[in-house]
Amino acid sequence: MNDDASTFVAPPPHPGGSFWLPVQGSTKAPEVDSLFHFITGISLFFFVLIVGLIVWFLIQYRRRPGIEPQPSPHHNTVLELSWSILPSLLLVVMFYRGFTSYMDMRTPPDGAMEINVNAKKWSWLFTYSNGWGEPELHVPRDVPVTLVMTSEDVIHSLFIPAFRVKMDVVPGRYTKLWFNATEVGEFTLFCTEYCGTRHSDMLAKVVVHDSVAEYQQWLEKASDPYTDQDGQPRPLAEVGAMFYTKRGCIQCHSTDGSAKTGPTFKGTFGTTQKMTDGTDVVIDENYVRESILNPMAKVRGGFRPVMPTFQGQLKDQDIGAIIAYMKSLK
Ligand code: HEC
Ligand SMILES: [Cu+2]
Repeated sequence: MNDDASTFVAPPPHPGGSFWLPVQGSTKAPEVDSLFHFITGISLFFFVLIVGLIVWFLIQYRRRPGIEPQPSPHHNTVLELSWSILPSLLLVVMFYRGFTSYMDMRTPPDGAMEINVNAKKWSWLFTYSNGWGEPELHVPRDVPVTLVMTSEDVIHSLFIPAFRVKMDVVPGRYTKLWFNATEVGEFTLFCTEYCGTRHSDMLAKVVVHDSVAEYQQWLEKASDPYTDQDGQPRPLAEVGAMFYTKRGCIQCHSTDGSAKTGPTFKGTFGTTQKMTDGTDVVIDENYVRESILNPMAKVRGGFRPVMPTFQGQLKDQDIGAIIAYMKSLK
């Protein structure tokens, strides 16, 4: 609940990675890496072999004064067959390993834990089984998890390097991705489909808990914004501040008076502002509520109508908390 959280702070790289690759944080990671090294190794071998031969032949058979050109070599069946068949066999092995591994990654196991993912410009929302949604992905270790993903605007793509999984997130349809995390800790999740100005800020933290019990405990605490860790009620403005960060308002609205994509929340409540259609509107409870549920209804002068609606994602009680928070930002 601090205002400094306006930019995403990436967790430090998880220990255990190699010079080339991040830590192997899921059951699939070793398989992906081994296939990657297999293909890279073969490519490197042939690159060195072929380029080496080219360079050597260039020098060995260069034209020199006084030396007659040699006649062209003739057909060599053994050589031609081996350089056709051997690489083909290698390609078959690459295809077989790649295809089986790919199919496995595309087929979520039965009974996996499901988490819904909503992507929008430029934030992630992870919604858990009890309806709680927030921009961090929390999962237990050693449990297969399926992400059921969709986008609210353009195509995004969800990528967790440590788990070696990546999948497009497409508007108007659901795509799935599954993994089984093996390393406890914090990891970074990226959007890997260019989706507009702030694409590079579209990051999220992945937290892997040690056990299902620990994960459940986290979920229970996290999903009750109105009480604190000790079960005591929280001040309403504080709850509003939490929605402000957790629901991504922070992406576009500052609390320090500076305009971002949207107007600042600081000192706005109770003032009268010009809308794009020229009318003057008082920023009161009703206006704020309407702005959250139906942002296109009245658009602040000097701003573009790019705010997404939060209809169905914030309850009236939650909007009340946000209003209390805005009032507290004098
Ligand atoms: C993608 C950027 C974006 C996000 C995310 C966003 N907003 Fe907005 N918001 C805007 C823009 C741009 C405007 C001004 C245009 C308009 O009125 O629609 C605006 C206007 C508003 C207004 C009217 C403020 C005024 O001074 O006129 C309120 C209130 C508001 N947003 C609340 C929220 C809340 C609460 C959240 C989070 C739950 C949120 N916004 C998330 C971009 C965003
Ligand atoms: Cu994106």
